[in-house]
Amino acid sequence: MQIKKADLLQVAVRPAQYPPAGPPEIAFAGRSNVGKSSLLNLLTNRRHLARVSGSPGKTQTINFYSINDDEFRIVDLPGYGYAKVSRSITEKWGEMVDAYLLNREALKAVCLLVDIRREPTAMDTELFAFLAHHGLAGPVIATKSDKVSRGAYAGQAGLILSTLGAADTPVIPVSALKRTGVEDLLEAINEFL
Ligand SMILES: Nc1nc2c(ncn2[C@@H]2O[C@H](COP(=O)(O)OP(=O)(O)OP(=O)(O)O)[C@@H](O)[C@H]2O)c(=O)[nH]1
Ligand SMILES: [Mg+2]
Repeated sequence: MQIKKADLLQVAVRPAQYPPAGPPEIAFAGRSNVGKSSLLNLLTNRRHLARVSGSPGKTQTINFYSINDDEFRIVDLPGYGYAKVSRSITEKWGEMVDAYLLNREALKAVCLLVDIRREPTAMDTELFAFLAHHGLAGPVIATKSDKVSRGAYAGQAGLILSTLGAADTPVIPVSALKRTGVEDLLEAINEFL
């Protein structure tokens, strides 16, 4: 599979704002700053399609991207778990994201992004269990793989899966900085479409 074209289709915070369901959708979820928007830019080969920021909490909406003139869609979800937000914002995040995850027929899989260097957080584990329960768990994407040596990939993948309580899930290392992992990820996404 190749991504030849990508366009921002819609920015939404509630279901009435979602684009009409059409082709299959694959979503990216993960804690704030893990690299969801950077990964979207890497996959689509567009430097500025999604906004990237060094400060967490950049993406606060559900952003729908149309790939190859709606062959499929990638949905960039807002990140969770950064320190400065109040409890009510965390609750709003849950409501906004749950509404999408639980009522979107076109949604085929959610890729959970985790930092390759870090043990997944309690929120990561909770989200993964939720996704698995609803049959939505896609591949786990280990971001910022440029931060560790290639020899460390397998060990980190094992740690990530054991913390998530996920056994038979592929872990795909990617680096938006070094531009690696794209082919493996597109192949994994293709299986869910
Ligand atoms: N070294 C390295 N840094 C990365 C990589 N991907 C993203 N980053 C950096 O991580 C920071 C956060 O990236 P974003 O793509 O904005 O993260 P996000 O998950 O979309 O964050 P929110 O929108 O807040 O949820 C930025 O400073 C990026 O430059 C990577 O592969 N390697
Ligand atoms: Mg983002």
